[in-house]
Amino acid sequence: MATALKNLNDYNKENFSDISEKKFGIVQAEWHSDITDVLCQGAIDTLLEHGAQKENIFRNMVPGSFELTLGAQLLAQQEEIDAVICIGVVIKGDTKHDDYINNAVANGLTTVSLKYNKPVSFGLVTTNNLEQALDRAGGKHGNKGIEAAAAAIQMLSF
Ligand code: RBF
Repeated sequence: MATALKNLNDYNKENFSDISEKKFGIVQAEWHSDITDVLCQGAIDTLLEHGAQKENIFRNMVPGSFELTLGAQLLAQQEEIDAVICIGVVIKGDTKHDDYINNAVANGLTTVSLKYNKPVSFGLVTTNNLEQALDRAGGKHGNKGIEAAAAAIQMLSF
């Protein structure tokens, strides 16, 4: 499985630049908040571990993953914010809602990132069931919040 082979929890930290003065906006979806809390904590811990200052990390909640895009835009448009990290969990149900939400978020975050020329990382866990989501929030497939933060740091070092 792709994520089993590419677990960015083992990311290469060598090329990360200094982020001690960087400001990070986090947007976290409230749906499946028990899981998004774990993902978000992973992201925050990673930023702190790499030298970000606690007061430079701004965590914001949105109702669901669909709202991640607007949340990201409201942060990215602020000049002082250097990177945005988006965290959500969308679990497949009986209908195609997950396709619509996931595609909208992927496209939306890409647009925001390109519009503001800032890293906007995609910490959206999209799974077939709850177990797969838990596996990616501190379980056997690591913590995708860590990976989202690492991606943001790596892009700041680009
Ligand atoms: N938001 C999530 O973050 N994860 C979900 O798994 C999720 N499932 C949804 C299922 C349905 C049928 C609907 C209508 C919404 C769902 N949402 C989910 C909420 C969505 O992201 C958004 O917050 C709401 O649609 C309001 O715009």
